[in-house]
Amino acid sequence: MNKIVLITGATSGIGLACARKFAKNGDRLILTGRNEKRLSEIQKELTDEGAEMLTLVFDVRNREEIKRQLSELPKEWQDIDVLVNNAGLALGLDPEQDGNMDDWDTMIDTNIKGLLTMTRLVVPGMVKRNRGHIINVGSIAGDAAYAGGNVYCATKAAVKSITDGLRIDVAHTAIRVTNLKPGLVETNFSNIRFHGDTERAAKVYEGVKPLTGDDIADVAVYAANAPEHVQIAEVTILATHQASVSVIKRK
Ligand code: 8X3
Repeated sequence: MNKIVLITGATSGIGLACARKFAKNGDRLILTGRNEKRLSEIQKELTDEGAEMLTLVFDVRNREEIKRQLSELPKEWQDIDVLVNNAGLALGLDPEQDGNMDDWDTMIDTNIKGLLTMTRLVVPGMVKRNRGHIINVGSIAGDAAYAGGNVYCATKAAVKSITDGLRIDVAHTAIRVTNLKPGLVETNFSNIRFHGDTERAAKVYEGVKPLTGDDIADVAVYAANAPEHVQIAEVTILATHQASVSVIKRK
């Protein structure tokens, strides 16, 4: 049965890859993001291919705006089946003692508080319907800190706790809760982390074939399509030559 899938941060990277894969899966999409122009380009691309979709322009940090927009969803779009909490970012790779405090706020507000806002606003409907799936995009960075990762790693550790906590809190329902934990994925991630320093960003993926957004989206669609009694709780997805957060064999 085709589902209604809401994906945050759907204009690039893993979010966009999820949009394309869920569309191919025949699902109906609600795509959210900050970039209105990109969202309408993606809407055109996917509807031309036959997808049914809505777009919502908001920043996951803007709680009041999200509340308003979700409460105004047309009736036929209200019963969200799958929430993909993808919006998130890393900013900076400085030692903690030298970190940029505004960057910390942006990461905490987006990766943790934004994810919580979406969860808080969408999951009660799922509980009422006794049906739904929350797929959070965590990271291996949440399992172990790495040099300069400090606050970013902390936000992804929070995603793990928040995901595990939700799984417990909805265990009496048919709702499933998944934490996807990718390692190196080549998207705009490092460009954003290094504030547009593309040379430094390219170095992150030098000598190793990284994952793509599609590789992660495949797992998200797999988890969503699994039989109802199967809950893919957590998946670590690594490039073949990445063994852990800090062991990467480069050519
Ligand atoms: C992305 C993976 O290891 O670059 O969250 O932080 S890592």
